[in-house]
Amino acid sequence: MTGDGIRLAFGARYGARPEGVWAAPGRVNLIGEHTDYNGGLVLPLALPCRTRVAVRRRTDGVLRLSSAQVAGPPVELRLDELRPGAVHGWAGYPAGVLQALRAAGHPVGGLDLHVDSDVPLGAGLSSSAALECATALALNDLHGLGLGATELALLAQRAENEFVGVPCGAMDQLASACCQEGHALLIDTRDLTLRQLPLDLAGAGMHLLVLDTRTKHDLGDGAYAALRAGCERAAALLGLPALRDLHPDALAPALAALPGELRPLVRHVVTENARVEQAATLLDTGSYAALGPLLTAGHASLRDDYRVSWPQADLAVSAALSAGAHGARMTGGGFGGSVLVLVDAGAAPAVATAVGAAFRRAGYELPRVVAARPSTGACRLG
Ligand code: GAF
Repeated sequence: MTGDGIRLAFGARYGARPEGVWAAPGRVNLIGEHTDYNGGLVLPLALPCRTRVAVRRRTDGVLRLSSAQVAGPPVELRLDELRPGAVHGWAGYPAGVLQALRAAGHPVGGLDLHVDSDVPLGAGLSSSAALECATALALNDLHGLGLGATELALLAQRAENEFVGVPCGAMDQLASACCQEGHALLIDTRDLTLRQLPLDLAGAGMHLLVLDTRTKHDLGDGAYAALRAGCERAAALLGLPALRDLHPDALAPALAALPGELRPLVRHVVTENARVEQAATLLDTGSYAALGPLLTAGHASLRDDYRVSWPQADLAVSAALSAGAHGARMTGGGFGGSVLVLVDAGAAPAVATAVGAAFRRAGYELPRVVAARPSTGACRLG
């Protein structure tokens, strides 16, 4: 999928040249899951897979959206008809970004947009955030809005919250918009401070294996919203603005004061924030192997407390650990998607083979290996 390829595809669809091509990556979250809507810490990195958009402005208030991944004619919408929940499927993401910019007072109009992406869909690797961020950057550049990467990411999150209707946190959009090549991005979702942490696994003889377990995940089905609501209820019962404000030393009495069904959620969020802090320290010192047990502890917490793991993820984690991985965990929102495995580079093929063999024995579709080196965030390609 070259820049030239998407330009040609745009021309074939719309009979004109695009004004430019923009790209934004998928992400994998190293650690810090379900903390971003609790004011907490996350530590994602951008993947080399990217979503590209070729765009040309229109002056007639019409929005035409097409995708190389979706057969059929472009989706055609009128700007004055854009309403939350009115656009279904993939087109809701770019339409939602346009609407979020307009709602924020930015003078953006209609456009023709063609998408092409190699970010795996439904794999928990933020294909939707990649599409949102590529669109947001395109509109920012074409209309000279002058917004920074963080502002664009927050507008993309707003599109997903308000237009698509998924109450996600800001991690995925911030990762797709702000990550830098060779780095993981430590995000404090409370004050939006970002710290680029060098991540040279190859230099340390290590490898991050990302395995798409081919179990589709969907954040829009209500389970994610219910978890977020549970966390917010717990914080309110504790008299805190957010669960980020619960210090680990105060965890035990806080749990005792909460209804039983909220306790595991709170325990996960508080311990996960602490794991992100520890992971960031390990990255600062290049102590990569020591990350392994933290990742595995994070998985246990997501499986046993937050209950968002799924059978293929649990099997992949246990098979990878048995085959000698330093650590492994599910990544992303859960209920399907991908697993990451930290492994010595030389052992990566054997670990991947061991996971595949375990899947075959269990009768699961074989996992797909996704390339995972820390890559660049959203950018203009030309
Ligand atoms: C999904 C959401 F979109 C993120 O905001 C985050 O909550 C994540 O699940 C869980 O950490 O990717």
